[in-house]
Amino acid sequence: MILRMDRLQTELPKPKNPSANDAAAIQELLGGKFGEMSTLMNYTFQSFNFRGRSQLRPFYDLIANIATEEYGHIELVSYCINMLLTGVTKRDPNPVSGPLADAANFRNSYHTLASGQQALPTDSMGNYWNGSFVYSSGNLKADLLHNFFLECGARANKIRAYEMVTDPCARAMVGYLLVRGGVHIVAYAKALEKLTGVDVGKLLPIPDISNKKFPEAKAHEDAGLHLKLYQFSTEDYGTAGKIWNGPHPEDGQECKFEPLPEGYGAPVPDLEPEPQLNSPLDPAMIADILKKMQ
Ligand code: MN3
Repeated sequence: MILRMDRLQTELPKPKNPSANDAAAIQELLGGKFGEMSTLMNYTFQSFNFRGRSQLRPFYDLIANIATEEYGHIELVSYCINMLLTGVTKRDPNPVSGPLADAANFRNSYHTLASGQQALPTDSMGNYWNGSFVYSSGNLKADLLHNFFLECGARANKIRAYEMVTDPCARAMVGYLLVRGGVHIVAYAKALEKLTGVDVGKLLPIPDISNKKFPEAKAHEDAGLHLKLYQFSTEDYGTAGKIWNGPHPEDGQECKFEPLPEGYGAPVPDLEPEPQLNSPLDPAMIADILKKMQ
């Protein structure tokens, strides 16, 4: 079971320039083939389906902890999209003034026509995420190899999204996820090495650019965030440290498996209603409901 906290894994600054087209580009990191929905669902199914876990417990615990962290990643990318979309149309309950006129030029019209200016389970082209992106073969070596490749593909998309979108909200999100995704790449490399003896870490980084080139990622790595794999449970999934240990392949520092730190994460942004979309409701209706519930 998953226990939920009303926190974001890292703080997202308010966007300097809200932009529907930036939000559309960032959708790739949520519902694209290599997006966070894919990492979440791949590791979730692989952990549910893991056979022989009493013999291979550290591998099961590793995949299960990473799956849980990915839930927080889909949350983080979704909030970034929601924040980039806050302010892209006029906040006006009067339809006659055409408060959504600018939306006709947005490259993803679902952000207004099909939602209240919010994240959707789609890629950057508006294609819906689908379950065929999930690989859960039942063979541990094949699954780990797939996960390693999936994280490298995800990293390539993050780097390109960083290069496309310069807003500090998006860059804070991408910088953080480059570091955490980097942990997951190394974790799967270490798992493959434990399983086969092959030093997969020698392939890194893929693509061939260090996280330290991205100032928002470098700040987290300077604080040692790339060395920590977290136990997303107070009691369970505690043997992943049998895999997540030893030197980090890029800088040689010691990798540590740790419980979630005190005060983990940051407050969740509380976004204002968008009356031009009746999101969440007509303003007069909201006032009436609040009056009745008092
Ligand atoms: Mn992730």
